[in-house]
Amino acid sequence: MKSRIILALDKYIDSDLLSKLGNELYGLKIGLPLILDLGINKVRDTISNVKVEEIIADLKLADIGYIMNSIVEKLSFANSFIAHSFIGIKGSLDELKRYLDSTGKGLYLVASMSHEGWNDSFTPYIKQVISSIEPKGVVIGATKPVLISDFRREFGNKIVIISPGVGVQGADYGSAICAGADYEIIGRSIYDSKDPLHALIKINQIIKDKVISCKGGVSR
Ligand code: BMP
Repeated sequence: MKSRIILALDKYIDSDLLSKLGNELYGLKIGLPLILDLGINKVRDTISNVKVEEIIADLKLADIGYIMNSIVEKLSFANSFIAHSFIGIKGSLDELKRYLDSTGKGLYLVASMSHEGWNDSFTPYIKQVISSIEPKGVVIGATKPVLISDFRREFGNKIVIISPGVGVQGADYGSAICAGADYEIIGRSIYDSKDPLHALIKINQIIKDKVISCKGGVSR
């Protein structure tokens, strides 16, 4: 596996540099700030030569099914999409999941956010939604390693766990993967660094070393 990092692209990076970064990444997560800055067509152009395994559009969808489907339909550059899970199933996530399945695209549901104010008393309900919708994966903050391990135990290898919150938000690089996540989502520590490629290579190495020490290099 070349990398366990998904770059959170919330800010413009020129396409040459982005292509170089792509060689050291698993995936890209395209954020709403970038889509609003550039517009959909320029986002598509900017990422068109980047060779990554997955491009995730992160609009944290939370609406009725009809509206979410008309949003994802416009974002054809993405292989998968992130939606909130607290919005419920009937008339909302069921329709989104059906539409994404029909187009061969993936759905990630937010299970627990990385910031301090997220209320984890929603977790039992969120788990019910995840069991019923069977998304490709879930988003759980790296600031919640115990919850990452709990979801991994409960859902096994049926879900991909992607985890933001390492670096600027305070969790250690590799800590989410050691707790059971598949990939770490990293933004500012890479794109705000003076030398993003150097920063990315360094963080990749830190994660590899950490995974060897916590799991002997085995992923889950
Ligand atoms: P950074 O590494 O710069 O903190 O970026 C984290 C990225 O992960 C941002 O794109 C943010 O929207 C996203 N994110 C997060 O920080 N916490 C969550 O709980 C869910 C997220 O998607």
